[in-house]
Amino acid sequence: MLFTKNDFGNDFKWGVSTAAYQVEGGHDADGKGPSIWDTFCQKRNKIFNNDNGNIACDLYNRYAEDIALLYKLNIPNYRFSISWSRIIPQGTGAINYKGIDFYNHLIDFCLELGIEPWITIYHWDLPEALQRKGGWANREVLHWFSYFVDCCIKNYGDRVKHWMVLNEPMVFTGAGYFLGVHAPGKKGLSSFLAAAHHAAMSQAEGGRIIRSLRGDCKVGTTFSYSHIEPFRHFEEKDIKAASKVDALINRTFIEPLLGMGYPTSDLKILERIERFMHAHDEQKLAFDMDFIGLQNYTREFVSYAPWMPFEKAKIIKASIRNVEHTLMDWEVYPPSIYQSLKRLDEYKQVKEIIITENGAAFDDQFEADRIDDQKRIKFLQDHMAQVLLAKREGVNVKGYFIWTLLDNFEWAEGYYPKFGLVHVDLRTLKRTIKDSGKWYSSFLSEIPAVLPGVRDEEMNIQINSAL
Ligand code: IFM
Repeated sequence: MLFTKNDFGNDFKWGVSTAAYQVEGGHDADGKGPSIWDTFCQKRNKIFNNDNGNIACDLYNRYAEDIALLYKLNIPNYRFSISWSRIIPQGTGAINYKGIDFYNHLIDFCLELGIEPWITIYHWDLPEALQRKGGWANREVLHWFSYFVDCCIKNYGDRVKHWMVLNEPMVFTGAGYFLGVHAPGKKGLSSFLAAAHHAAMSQAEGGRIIRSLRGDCKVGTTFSYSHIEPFRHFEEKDIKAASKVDALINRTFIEPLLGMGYPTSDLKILERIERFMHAHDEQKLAFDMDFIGLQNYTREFVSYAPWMPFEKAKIIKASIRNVEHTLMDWEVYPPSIYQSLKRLDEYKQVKEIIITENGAAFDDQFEADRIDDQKRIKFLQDHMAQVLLAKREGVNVKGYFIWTLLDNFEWAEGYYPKFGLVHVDLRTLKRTIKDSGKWYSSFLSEIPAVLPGVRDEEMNIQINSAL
């Protein structure tokens, strides 16, 4: 059985996603100020191998080569983020015009090659100067963030027509302000709840600013979202634990945005967020986004764990469950993207969904100058097939962006997990297109893709004849 790009419709947006800190490097180039990730990476033993994003893929200096690569691969849409401290080094106040120009060049070159730029305003790299004042845990961040959004839209809104306010707020507040495993390394319920509320307020306010400045732009925001199941399906305690984890990781940010408030009835602990709420915040949390970005990689199994603080729940990793998994220890389970789409579609306020990230990190091997990453090709095909299924059943899903273009800096995991369609040699920075990149390219030039189950040899014949 085959499907082609055409089965998704002419208006379906295909692309790849990246994020500033993960690819740009140029950490102190041309007036850029430090971000919380620059600082966090300097601490010992926070990042695998003590890696950092100082150089990363050096996209700051090689953007023209990388945009040309997108063109060569027939990729029509490119999602990237703006480094806040590159354009506003202290986070607020003085603008760094060299930083502004970097993105001007990037955007203009994309447009010149017929590639549509999609911008994520905030993908986790808060200016360090703002963290010194409390960062996302300080309510002042609402003003700082509004200033940043305003600056992005006034500089780039004339050419960029698709905007996403935040990338995965649950991850940057949870990992950065509760668990302390991401920058800025803060721990505890109080800092998490404060950061979460201010991020939720900012996502709505960011949307309002974009719409008021540029009514011709489409505005969205993105969420990490996984299908969740109880570890023991008939165990009442596991069912309850799974429902709490679902409320926390899937619903905490989208429901207030949709005007439903925080999901406190399924997660009592969230009631404590009220401490950080001011009069009329409940209404200000809501905004009618043009689209919702869904970022799905896996499904999660949850069991009751009485020793765990607050939720009394624990996610059981894929390796413990002994199921197929990626280098992130995330189960390979394509129906999760279908189930997540169906669930988002149940919210009547959601107008349109774009898959803004989906992809996998595998142990790629070079063989005679080639990376034959069949596992990644199969992962992508199987997920696309599930997206098509949901679409055929009426879900208004309008785009699919692969995470990611280049092997890059994967936060606390450093450069170990590789998600790219293109390999980057960390020493020479040489780019090599993997077979998955060639496959995506042929798919986008309308060569039929193969549905799961087809033999690898057949797949290779298709790729080779397409190139
Ligand atoms: O690399 C990240 C990205 O920054 C946010 N979404 C998930 C990706 C893979 O972990």
